[in-house]
Amino acid sequence: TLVDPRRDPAAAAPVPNGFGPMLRKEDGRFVRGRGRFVDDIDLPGMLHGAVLRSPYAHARIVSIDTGGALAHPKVRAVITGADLERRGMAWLPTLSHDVAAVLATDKVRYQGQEIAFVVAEDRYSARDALALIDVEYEPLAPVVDARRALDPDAPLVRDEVPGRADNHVFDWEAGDAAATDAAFAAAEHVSTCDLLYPRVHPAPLETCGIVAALDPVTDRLVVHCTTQAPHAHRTLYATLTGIPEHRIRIVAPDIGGGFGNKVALYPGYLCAVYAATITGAPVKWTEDRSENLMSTSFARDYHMHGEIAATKDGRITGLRVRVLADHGAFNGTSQPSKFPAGFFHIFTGSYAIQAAHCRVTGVYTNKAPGGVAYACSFRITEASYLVERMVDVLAFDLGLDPAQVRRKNLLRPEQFPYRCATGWVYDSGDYPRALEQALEMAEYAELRAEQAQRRAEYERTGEGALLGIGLSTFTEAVGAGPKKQMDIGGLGMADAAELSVHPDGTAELRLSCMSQGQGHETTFAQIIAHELGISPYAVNVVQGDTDRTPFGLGTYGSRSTPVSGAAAATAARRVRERAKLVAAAMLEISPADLEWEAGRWQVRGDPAAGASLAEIARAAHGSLELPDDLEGQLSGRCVYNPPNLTFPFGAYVCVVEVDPGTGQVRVRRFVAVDDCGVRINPTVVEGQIHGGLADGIGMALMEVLAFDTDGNHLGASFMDYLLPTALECPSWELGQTVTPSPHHPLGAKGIGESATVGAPAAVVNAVLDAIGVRHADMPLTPAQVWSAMRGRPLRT
Ligand code: PCD
Repeated sequence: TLVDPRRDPAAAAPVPNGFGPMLRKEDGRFVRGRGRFVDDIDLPGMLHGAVLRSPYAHARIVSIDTGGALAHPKVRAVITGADLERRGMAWLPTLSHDVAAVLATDKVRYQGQEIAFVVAEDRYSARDALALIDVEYEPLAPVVDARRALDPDAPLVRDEVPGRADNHVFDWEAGDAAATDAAFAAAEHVSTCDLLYPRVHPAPLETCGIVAALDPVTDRLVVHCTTQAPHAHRTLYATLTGIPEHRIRIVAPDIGGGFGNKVALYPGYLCAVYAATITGAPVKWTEDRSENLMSTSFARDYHMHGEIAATKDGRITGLRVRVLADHGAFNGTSQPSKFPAGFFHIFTGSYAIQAAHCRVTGVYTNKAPGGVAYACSFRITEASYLVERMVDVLAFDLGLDPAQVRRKNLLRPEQFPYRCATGWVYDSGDYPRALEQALEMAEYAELRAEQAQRRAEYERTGEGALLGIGLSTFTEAVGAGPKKQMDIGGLGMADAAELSVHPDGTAELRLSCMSQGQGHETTFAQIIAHELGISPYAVNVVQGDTDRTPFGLGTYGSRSTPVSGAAAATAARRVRERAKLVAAAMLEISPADLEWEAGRWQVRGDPAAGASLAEIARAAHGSLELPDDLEGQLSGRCVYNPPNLTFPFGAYVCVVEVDPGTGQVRVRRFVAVDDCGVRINPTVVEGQIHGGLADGIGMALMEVLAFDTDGNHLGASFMDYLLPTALECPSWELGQTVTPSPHHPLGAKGIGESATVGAPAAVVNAVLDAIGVRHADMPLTPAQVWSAMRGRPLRT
């Protein structure tokens, strides 16, 4: 038999209805170590690149002497900014209306910045030769602290821009300032708080890498790269190199995690492309861990001042925020270009707050550029953390239970669709139901009783751990566009899907989005299975190759299900409609007399007369006489421009134990009730939530990219930049509610980033609840908790 049940369990157990838990099709190759990642690619004659990086955070480059490196017997080329300048490639336009240096020409602006690119016969020689390049620097004072960046005497980061006199990048505001001021003037109570969302890093296990090659036969540029957005990258390479798009092929093979880190174009990529053009050989460049942590897109670095107005009994009447956003040396944020602060202005979260206003000021500092949406739909993580923390600060100040304050202020189901204070329309939700379910699962009242008991015991004996309970009732906003409001680098945020059914009834789905571990080969096959009534194992999902897939903006901001998923479902429906016409011709009956039932078009009232999709596909490719206006074969396509974002949400309860002697935090329990509308594959969804919750624990308790006052990067390895492991994570307790998105063809909302957005606040709220402290900034390391307990929280 052609079907091996070990390879194709569907033969034994088909998933009813397409949707439902099923093992991921791609995992067979992953668990056997047979994934094919960029660094696995080895082309004949391939050369290897290495990047020389700045040891200084800020220094003028006096001279670069590449003679020593060029004399190395295995070195083929050394590229500097001057070389790139001659080709107009020394600076690349960023996705946020700025430019960024590819290789520094005038000065270096952060530690780790790219200065030269060595191309050698092997990776070791390339790295060795870096030490043979002689750079003379004239060190300059750096500006490291964003709060000092606008001081009149602050060193100027971007002095290459004529007329620039300060480090100011942008000012941006949203909401109604006057109405908000009025709400505050009339408020019974106002709580304020300064909060930092520290600089963190997506830190995917696979670092960034590329193999760039000019195909000697076709003269095309073929780029294998760890990209979350292959088509957008093709357009960018065309713009930057002048090579037309039809002569560029971008291939993203398997990707070992992206988390937003693989959205942007990095200097190493352009250097590899340039090196391939001048050497005529394929050039591979793979970052090491330190390079990844030091120079590629960081996330957050938002200094926030929050003010929340309320009645004495805890009804919120206003929210006002000022943000100082540290964008590093170049404004390289990857996000819809009309929103300089991403989706930060969806900062009223899950609450009915109509008087709200935020103002965001972006500044340059001598740190790496980026500001990427690390598991975050364009800065909504910062917004969610802010409001979830402010609600707890309010509860603290008023002496109220945080669950009670949330109950009082959550949007009610009948308020949907809900237009928030800054104009976004939340599609659907039932927030109180999710909160009550989470509190019930956690046994909230019992936990509060245990907490009181433990606190009393600690006060009596000075012994024992303190218990903390933290809530977060967050709203996410994912699935960008619509394209009239959202573009990236001028490309509208829509995505396409193409579906062909082969003569044997199996199918190929070609997508513009790109899985980095989320399981698209499985879940997108399930979407087609659901729509066409065939097995998901009968659908081959093609992604990550611009030669084989339709144009679209790619995978980030949890947009694949909301956008590409809708495109795939729509394409399948078009196939189904076409199949109906073919079936009508086959059965010699009017299409109006056919009904769709479990993968067949059959005659209404005579279910035995009908044709399965496979039979129809065969006929569509065969000699059957089709009506004149009906093309042969069986395919459909869709370019989906989403009418709105989707708004998944959740209610989280985190339970921690804090050792008051050491400040050590242990997460004892984590209850997460998520709602992402209809779930295509509940197992995949749970996996996504598990990952995001772990992320949340990481950011709340240990992750930070810190710098010393000279701008030295203090987190350039996993010894210093701590990632959570299974040891720090409890056994997750998941619940769910299902509130379909009214505008998505499947009712599905994105889920990939929800837990990373919602979890940090729950953990922080829990730790501060345990130690009875109003606020302390993340990460809540033992040192931070210990200091906070003594009334002196540390400031990063
Ligand atoms: N789903 C289902 N259902 C629903 C939803 C969803 O089933 N309702 C599933 C899907 O299909 C897929 C997943 O789940 O598979 C996910 O999805 P979504 O939400 O749509 O998302 P996507 O787009 O796909 O993805 C993205 C995301 C992001 S964004 C991130 S960060 C992360 C997440 O994803 N990343 C990652 N997750 C993950 N996982 C893994 N494994 N890896 C990775 O890397 Mo950004 O913006 O980029 O920052």
